[in-house]
Amino acid sequence: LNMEINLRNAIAKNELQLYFQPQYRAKDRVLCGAEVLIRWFHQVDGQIKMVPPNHFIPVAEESGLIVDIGRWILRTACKQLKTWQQEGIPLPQVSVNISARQFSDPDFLEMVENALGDSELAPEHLELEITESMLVGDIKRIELQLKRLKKMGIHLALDDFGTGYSSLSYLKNFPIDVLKIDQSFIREMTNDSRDANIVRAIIEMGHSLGQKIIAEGVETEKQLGYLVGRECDIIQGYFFSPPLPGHKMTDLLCSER
Ligand code: G
Ligand code: G
Ligand code: MN
Ligand code: NA
Repeated sequence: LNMEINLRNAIAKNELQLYFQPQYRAKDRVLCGAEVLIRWFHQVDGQIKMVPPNHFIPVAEESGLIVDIGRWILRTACKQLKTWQQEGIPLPQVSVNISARQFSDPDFLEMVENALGDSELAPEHLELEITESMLVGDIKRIELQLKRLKKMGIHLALDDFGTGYSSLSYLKNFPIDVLKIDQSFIREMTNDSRDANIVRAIIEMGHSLGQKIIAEGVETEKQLGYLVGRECDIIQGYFFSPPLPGHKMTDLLCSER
C-alpha cells in the first residue's frame, strides 16, 4: 500500500525515467530501434533508490495506476523519438511495453492516437509490445483492437514469446509483425541443444508467417553467431548494450550517425 501511494506521486515528482535498450539488425549490426524500459528513482529522506520495474509494475497493474503511468511512458517515448528526429539523430523506431490492464482499458486506442497526434510522431516509428497472456479472453475484441492498431500504421510485437499459454493458432489470426524470443531460451541456447532447437524453430515459424524475429538477452558472441547463422533478424541484449538513460542513448545515436 505504501508503494502504491509513493507510486501515485512518482510522475508528478519526476521520479520516473525512460531507459532505452538499443536493438541491432543481426546481419550488419546496424542500429534499428530501441526498447523503452521504465526506471523509478524513488526519493526517500534525501536518498534516491532505484526500484526495479518487476517490483512496481505489478503494483501499478493491481492498483490500476498503470493506466496513468503507461500513458505517461508512451507519450514520453513518442516525444523523445520525435525530438531525436528533429535533432537529426533519428532512430528508426521505439518499442513500448504495454501491460494487460492498459491493453484492456476502454480508452486504450484513443490514448495511443493522442500520444502519436500530440507528439507528431509518424505511427510507423512506434512498436507496441504485448504478451501472449493478453491474447486470451474476448478474442473478437482483441482481434479488432489489434487490427485497429495495425490500421493506424503501428507495429506489433509479441514479447516473451514461448513462455505464455496462448495457442499458436492466434499467430494465424492476429496481425503480429514481430516475435521476441524470450531470454530464457537464449540464455541456455549454446549449452542446451533443446533451447537451440526451440530458437531455430521459432525463427523458421515466424519467418514462414511473414514475421520478424528479435532475440532478447543476447550476451555473448557465441549466441550472436548462432542467431546470425539461423537468420534471426534483430538482436537485443548486453552483448551490444544494457538499457541506457536518454542522454546516453543520445550519445550512442550521435556516435552511430
Ligand atoms: O528493464 P527490466 O529488465 O528491469 O524490466 C523488467 C520487467 O519490467 C520486464 O518484464 C519489462 O517488460 C517490464 N517493464 C519494463 N519497462 C516497462 C514499461 O515501460 N511498461 C511495462 N508495462 N512494463 C515494463
Ligand atoms: O520482459 P521484457 O522482455 O520487456 O524485459 C526485458 C528485461 O531484460 C529488462 O529488464 C532488461 O533490463 C533485461 N535485459 C536486457 N538485456 C539483457 C541481457 O542481455 N541479459 C539479461 N540477463 N537481461 C537483459
Ligand atoms: Mn519487452
Ligand atoms: Na522478453
